[in-house]
Amino acid sequence: MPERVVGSFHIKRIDILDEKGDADSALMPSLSEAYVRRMYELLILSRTFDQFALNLQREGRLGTYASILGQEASQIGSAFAIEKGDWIFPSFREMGVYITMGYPLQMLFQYWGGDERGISPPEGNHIFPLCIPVGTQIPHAVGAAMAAKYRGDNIAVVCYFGDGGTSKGDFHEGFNMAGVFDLPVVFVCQNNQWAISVPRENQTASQTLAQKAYAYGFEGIQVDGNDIFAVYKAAADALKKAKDKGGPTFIECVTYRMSDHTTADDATRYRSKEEIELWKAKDPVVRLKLFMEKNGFWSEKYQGEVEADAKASVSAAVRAAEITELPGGRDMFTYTYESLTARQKKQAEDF
Ligand SMILES: Cc1ncc(C[n+]2csc(CCOP(=O)(O)OP(=O)(O)O)c2C)c(N)n1
Ligand SMILES: [Mg+2]
Repeated sequence: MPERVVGSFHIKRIDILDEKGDADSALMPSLSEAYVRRMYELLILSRTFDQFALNLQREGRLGTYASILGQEASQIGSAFAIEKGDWIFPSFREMGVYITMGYPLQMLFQYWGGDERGISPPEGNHIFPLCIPVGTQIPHAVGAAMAAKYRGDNIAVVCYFGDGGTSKGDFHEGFNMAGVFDLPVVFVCQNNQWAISVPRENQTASQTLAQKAYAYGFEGIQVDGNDIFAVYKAAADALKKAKDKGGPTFIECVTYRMSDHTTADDATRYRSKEEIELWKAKDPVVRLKLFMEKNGFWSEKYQGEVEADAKASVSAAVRAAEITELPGGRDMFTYTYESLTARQKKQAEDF
């Protein structure tokens, strides 16, 4: 018997907006000027939030914070494709997603300041609390997609994680179940090249991360994660496919973590200045600005207004978070258990 090929796959890659701000018209999704402006305004708002959070942490006014600098297009582009009723399972680095979904900025500052009430999503906000244990949100998201399918809800679930997350057992178990049950879930991986101090090539021998989906029987595609139009297109197509009963999709957004892992890290100890310079040239915000300028709807005046509005909203949110009275230690007994044991009741009374 001659050898035969019994399986093969290819990885599609989508690039639309290049570093000079020129878009490939063949792939460009149809977006109005107002829509593109809104995308840009959210990029600026998220970057402003991020800068404020880093500064506040340095002043001792916030706890450890995970910056999104450089990853804004992956987050905002994908979140733009999410519709009312869909559910989102983030990791810990998705402030751009929270902000795009209209999550109150004040609550995000409360959370990073140590007040857990900041991460109880307000009614109607379908985003789960951010998830610190790497990859553990993946089986949760798959479970939610299973429930949606079982109930016949016409929604999709979007699950975010990083390149490091694809090496976790949770990733493989979640992907397997998503594939076997053909679930309405879209996995968005921000491949930011690093898992703390571990570079991507030391962490997986896979040529692309996207191809990992094929092992579980569904499509994986790669996009330029600093290109908001490519990310948006891939996410919108995948969400539509999920709602049309076409099953799961894995989107690998190739991007870069411009900042330290968190404010508790110093990335100068393990990565080169040259690498950072290389990625600076691919800045997602500059790229969209150039596109808008070339298409006649960006000006210095507009930029000034967008920045001023962003600063005003973020400053107001910081003020509101800082004047909110902190919960007492006794509150942990209110939210952690459905009912208290006699011993816990006594502990609560004595607090
Ligand atoms: C289960 C678990 N193991 C280890 C850690 C410590 N840790 C926090 S973030 C991280 C790396 C995550 O890398 P990646 O998935 O690429 O996400 P990124 O931080 O780059 O956004 C690790 C190992 C953790 N939070 N949870
Ligand atoms: Mg990473």
